[in-house]
Amino acid sequence: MERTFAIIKPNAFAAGNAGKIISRIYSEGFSIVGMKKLYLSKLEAEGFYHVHRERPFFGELTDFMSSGACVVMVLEAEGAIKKWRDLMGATNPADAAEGTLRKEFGDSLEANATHGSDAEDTAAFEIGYFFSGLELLV
Ligand code: 3AN
Repeated sequence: MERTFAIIKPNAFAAGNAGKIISRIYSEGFSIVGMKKLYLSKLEAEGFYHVHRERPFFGELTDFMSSGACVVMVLEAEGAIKKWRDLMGATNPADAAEGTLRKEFGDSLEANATHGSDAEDTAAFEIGYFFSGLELLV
């Protein structure tokens, strides 16, 4: 079994789509090992996205991620990292395939509804950024 880290981003949460996304997570066969609603500060968003700090969109991305509540989750499944990225779809909702979460719930490249870790090392960092071991026992 593998674990990955996921976010329901502020645009999807504000639009009332968190429930539909969580329903898809279960129907696709993931377990939700950890889940909480948060309102990220700018500083917390900057720390989370530190790998993108040199990118031109870093300021806008971290403003957006701290603009409203979101839901952070740890998902578990066989091959969870790739499985979750496949369910999310392409980064830009305009390029995302039918049936993916970003196609259905994404509004723009930035407000693309969901986040998912892209590799084992980023999953480990991202899970540890938001959850303690005690919160992920079962
Ligand atoms: P993904 O989330 O699909 O792994 P990354 O890691 O390339 O995509 O980008 C991280 C986040 O930064 C994306 N989820 C997206 O919201 C945002 N982003 C990526 N490229 C741009 C861009 N050119 N302009 C604004 N936001 C962007």
